[in-house]
Amino acid sequence: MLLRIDHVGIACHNLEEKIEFYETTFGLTVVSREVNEEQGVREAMLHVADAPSGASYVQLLEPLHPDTAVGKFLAKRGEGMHHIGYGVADVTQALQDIAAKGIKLIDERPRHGSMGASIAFLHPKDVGGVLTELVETARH
Ligand code: CMX
Ligand code: CO
Repeated sequence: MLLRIDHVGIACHNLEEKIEFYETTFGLTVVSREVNEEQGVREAMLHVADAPSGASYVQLLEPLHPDTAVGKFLAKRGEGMHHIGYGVADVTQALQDIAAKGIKLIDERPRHGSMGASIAFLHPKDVGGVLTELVETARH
């Protein structure tokens, strides 16, 4: 079901500072910067590698407000790894298959993610403490 690690989501207080850190430390390149009001984030995708099943990225996330998923996470835990995003071929099908195994979904149906992707989250409590995102890459 999982095609690849699409991205690792990292929560930070200052997006521009963190972008510069990843550029200078690891030589990564920003391929997209977006504000996603629904998810409550200002975010950037930095390209890491290409695989036959698609690319992988680091996703840097700054909260738009304290009362958002990432804002609450920062207040509770501080900066660091927030979630992992796996590539899937069909996010609606994957959600249905995973729900049938009794895993709690955060999103019953896909939402809009970075770079036109369809995304959906699984609850960390049912995935061993790991906030897990499914990503169906946009078709061009
Ligand atoms: N990873 C692991 N566990 C997490 C977590 C995370 N990122 N965020 C929260 N939790 C845990 C908390 O530690 C807490 O556990 P305890 O009950 O043991 O204390 C529990 O989940 C509830 O946490 P909370 O602070 O009360 O927060 P909420 O329940 O309001 O929200 C969650 C938690 C996961 C449902 C919410 O963050 C969510 O809906 N996330 C999905 C959307 C999202 O993260 N969007 C931003 C990224 C967008 C993108 O990738 O494009
Ligand atoms: Co993500």
